[in-house]
Amino acid sequence: MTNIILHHFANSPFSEKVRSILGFKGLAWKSVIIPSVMPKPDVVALTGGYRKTPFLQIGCDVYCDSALIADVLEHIAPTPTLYPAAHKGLARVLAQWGDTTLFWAAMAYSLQPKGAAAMFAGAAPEVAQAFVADRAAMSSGMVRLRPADAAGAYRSYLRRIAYMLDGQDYLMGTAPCVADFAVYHPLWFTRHQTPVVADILNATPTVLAWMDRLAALGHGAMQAYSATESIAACAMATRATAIIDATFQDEHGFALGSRVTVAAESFGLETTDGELVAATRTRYTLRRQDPRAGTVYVHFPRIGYVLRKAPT
Ligand SMILES: N[C@@H](CCC(=O)N[C@@H](CS)C(=O)NCC(=O)O)C(=O)O
Repeated sequence: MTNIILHHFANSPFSEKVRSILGFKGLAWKSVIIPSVMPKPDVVALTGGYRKTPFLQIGCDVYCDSALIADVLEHIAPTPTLYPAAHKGLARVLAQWGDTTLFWAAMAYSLQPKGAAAMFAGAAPEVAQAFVADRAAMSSGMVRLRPADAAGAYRSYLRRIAYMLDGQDYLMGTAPCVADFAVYHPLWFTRHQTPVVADILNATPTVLAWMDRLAALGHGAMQAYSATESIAACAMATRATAIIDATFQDEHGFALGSRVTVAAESFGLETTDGELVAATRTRYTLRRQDPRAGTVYVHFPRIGYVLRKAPT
């Protein structure tokens, strides 16, 4: 049985997406709780620089980004499927919209001053300040929606989701698929992390009922695990090669074996550097060494990430 380790934290929406997929597939997994702000030395020991949440570890393979994690979980547990044959293209396109356009509208709306104040109500002022400073640094250079603009967009998006649910239980029909989980998590954040502004969801009761159905899937069988244990597990692991499709697709003119860096296109540009050991149609794999974690294979999806030659 595959030893699945998810590195995440409780109020992270993209983590909730993956936890819900683990529930949908009925998988058992180990849970490592990571910090929500920098510094993250134990995260970086495994990822080599990528600092976003969540990431998935299987032995010495580290999978960054929830879209790639969904593909890996589908490979491990093909049924029930996240990618129904009749809607493969549409499901991925809708999922990408959920993870980007919808996500940013939901965040800008939910973290309006009233929502942010409620989220940090019980915390020391330094915690809120650290979070605000960390996210401001992460989003430098990005154009962020203002709450009033976000509210209008979010209302329209909720209406569109309601239209999709007209006459069916899930976005693509009778069963959940990857699009449901990607559209769900930004709304989950509003409903559960900033309930003080969650009345925006009340205008679309079919959306709330759909959210209840997804929540009822649960999170699978979770077992607590420590960062130290996960790093030791990486150092001791032998490689699960079956997960890699080795067909090389070169779009950049970089040979396998080149020193490269990978970073997200936007929001959190920390780079991971290493040796390019695979570049398939959909993902990159970098091999790197870490003093604690040993040889680590770090995987990124192509979509949303920038591959560069490492500076010499
Ligand atoms: N495209 C990424 C986005 C991940 C993301 O932005 N996660 C947020 C938390 S939900 C984050 O990384 N925040 C900063 C952090 O956790 O350090 C994915 O699908 O996994």
